[in-house]
Amino acid sequence: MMNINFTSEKEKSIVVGIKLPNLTRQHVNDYLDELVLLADTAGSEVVHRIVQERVRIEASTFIGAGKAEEIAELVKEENINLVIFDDDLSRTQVRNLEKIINCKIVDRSGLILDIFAARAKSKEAMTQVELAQLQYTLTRLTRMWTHLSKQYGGIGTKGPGETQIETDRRAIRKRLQLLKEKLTQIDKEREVQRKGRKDFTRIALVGYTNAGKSTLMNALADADVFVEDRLFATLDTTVRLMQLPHSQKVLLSDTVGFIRKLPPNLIASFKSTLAEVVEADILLHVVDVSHPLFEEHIQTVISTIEELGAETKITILVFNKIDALTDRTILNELTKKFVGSIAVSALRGINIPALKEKLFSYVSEEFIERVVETDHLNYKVISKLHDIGEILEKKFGNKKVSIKIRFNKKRLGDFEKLLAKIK
Ligand SMILES: Nc1nc2c(ncn2[C@@H]2O[C@H](COP(=O)(O)OP(=O)(O)OP(=O)(O)O)[C@@H](O)[C@H]2O)c(=O)[nH]1
Ligand SMILES: [Mg+2]
Repeated sequence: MMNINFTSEKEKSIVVGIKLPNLTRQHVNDYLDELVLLADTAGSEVVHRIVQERVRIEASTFIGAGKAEEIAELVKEENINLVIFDDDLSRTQVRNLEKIINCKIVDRSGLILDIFAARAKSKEAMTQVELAQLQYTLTRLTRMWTHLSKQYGGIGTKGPGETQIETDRRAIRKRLQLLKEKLTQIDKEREVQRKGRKDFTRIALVGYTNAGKSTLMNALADADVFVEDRLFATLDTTVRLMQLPHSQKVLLSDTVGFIRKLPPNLIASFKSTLAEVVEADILLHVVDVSHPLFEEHIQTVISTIEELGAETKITILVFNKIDALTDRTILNELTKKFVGSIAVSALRGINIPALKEKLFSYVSEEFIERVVETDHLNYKVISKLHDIGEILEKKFGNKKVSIKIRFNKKRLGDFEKLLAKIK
């Protein structure tokens, strides 16, 4: 295993985008902004941005051969270590580009995988990332990579994949099998943990990376989750109890963010981390409304939720970072356009109580109130009632006590069983 150089000594890089007829220049620029952020997160300093306008991509080299030559010149003159493409490249394209440019070439997926590898801390995340990296390696780069990783090192050659690069594809397949078995085991452990949470209403934070999910988790649940102005600060899932107004506790979870063109095998291998989203009762979709591409981010997140099969869940759209807006009048239009949405600032605590009230109104639909009458010496029943829900009221009569209880719909079965015993 190799450690990532989240370096003091930065690798110098060039980012490359292509402007096809269906995209505006502004759009491509915004995409490149994001790629620059990704590069920065991976520890590379972007010294040039190149956009080529084309009618279609060049099958063999992605960009035109002339452009590739131009980049080769820059790389040579300025000692650049890395060229990053905003689009996914085929194995052949990488090979051809490396021949011309004579420098390490990484595509968007490769860069994202690299960041995930560097950020993974838990056994679960590390196993999931390694699985995704090896699948990526298998489909894209084979022997080529071996010699390149020795030649260049650094970004695109890092992470748990390193020891496998020297071995052949068969060994990779064997390793993949092992990782899958490991994940199945982790999955089982997680399932036991999640079962213990089944009596609670579960709310999951979802959203584009850097939207402010962890900040909102901290604001809602008095948590101290790691927050950073970089992409993919969170990889592991955190779950906390949250107190809603009118005394109901629910579970809130924070997890990995999504991004445009998140490599599909990464989503697939993060299944166990993302289970919290799939099993939640309510999703809080956090949006950085101060970002120029926020509407596109919303679409990306919605498609990712669909990919996970969680599209039918109750989803509340939360427009975050309203403090960073220069013009807040757009919020009126937005809350009209996206019915049921709410605008907040997680960082400044603006509108957080209103969000809690809103959550309560959804959550309370998950709850039922009943009145039970029992002998007031029947401690067993009374203690069981305390376990099922929250006792709102006790009225003592002659020998009998009448108890008003509120409980989660999920406990209705338990409640009815108890009732049958009393009668
Ligand atoms: N101005 C402003 N900044 C915010 C707000 N909420 C979060 N941020 C900042 O946005 C950056 C990202 O916040 P995080 O909470 O780490 O975002 P995240 O969605 O958890 O990001 P990942 O875990 O990386 O996907 C941090 O620098 C936060 O301080 C807000 O309401 N206003
Ligand atoms: Mg986070």
